[in-house]
Amino acid sequence: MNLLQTTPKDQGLETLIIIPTYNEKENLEDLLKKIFALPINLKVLIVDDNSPDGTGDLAEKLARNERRISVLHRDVKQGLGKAYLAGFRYAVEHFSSDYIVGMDADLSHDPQYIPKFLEEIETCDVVIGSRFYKGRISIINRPLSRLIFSCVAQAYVNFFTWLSLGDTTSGFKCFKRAVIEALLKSAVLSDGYAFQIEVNYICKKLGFLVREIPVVFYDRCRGYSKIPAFHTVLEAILIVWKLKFRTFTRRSDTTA
Ligand SMILES: Nc1nc2c(ncn2[C@@H]2O[C@H](COP(=O)(O)OP(=O)(O)O)[C@@H](O)[C@H]2O)c(=O)[nH]1
Ligand SMILES: [Mg+2]
Repeated sequence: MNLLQTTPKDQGLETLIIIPTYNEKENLEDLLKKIFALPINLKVLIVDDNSPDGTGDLAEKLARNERRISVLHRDVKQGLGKAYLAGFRYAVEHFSSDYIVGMDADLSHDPQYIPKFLEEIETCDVVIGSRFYKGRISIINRPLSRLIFSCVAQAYVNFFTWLSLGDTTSGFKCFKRAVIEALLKSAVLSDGYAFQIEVNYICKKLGFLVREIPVVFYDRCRGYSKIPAFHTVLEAILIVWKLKFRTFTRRSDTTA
């Protein structure tokens, strides 16, 4: 079901882009340049977990020259899920943005897709940038072992959760504000890939309309992956079962 009938082209509508960062100094400036080149009314919130490489300081420096940038500093690295939840909370408390986009800082997610996300969200509640749209894999530069793992993970998650999504673990997403508000009322507990699975699952359970658009994903060229493999994989395997035993209040009961 569609929540808002307004469109990003209707004036005044604002998009907030949340970017979690941990040691992304080499990538952040290039990403922001691309984002601010878009012809969109947008703001950016960087959520940095005290990156040892100084990403947080760089973000502050950039924010001094560009008032559309805000930075949320957290004391220690607590994982991607916690960073997003903190970002969502901050977004709801400090911004009046109508749409909220989540994306990685490592240039894997091309900002050029953001206008397409905003077009699509006019007729649904959540848009996922899918690397496996209608069975077509669009991932560039990823080592074969990780690619195979991603494909197996999609099959596993879909089989046990009935999510029916091409890409259950994508971190490139656009939400209507009401979805973020509803997610903050639900207990989202997991991290890493499991966080994305859990968010998708809760959105569907709450009755939000989730749609995918195809995106090309470029594996990072600079820096290194921060998501620790073993813990992340285990959590993603287990979340599927944890979700089965959770009860959810449907959206019509939670939102006014
Ligand atoms: N704030 C914050 N950001 C994180 C954390 N872990 C990963 N990230 C960011 O989340 C995004 C995805 O992480 P990445 O390492 O690229 O994961 P991968 O693409 O699965 O290898 C990047 O922008 C990271 O900098 C964390 O603990 N805290
Ligand atoms: Mg990455």
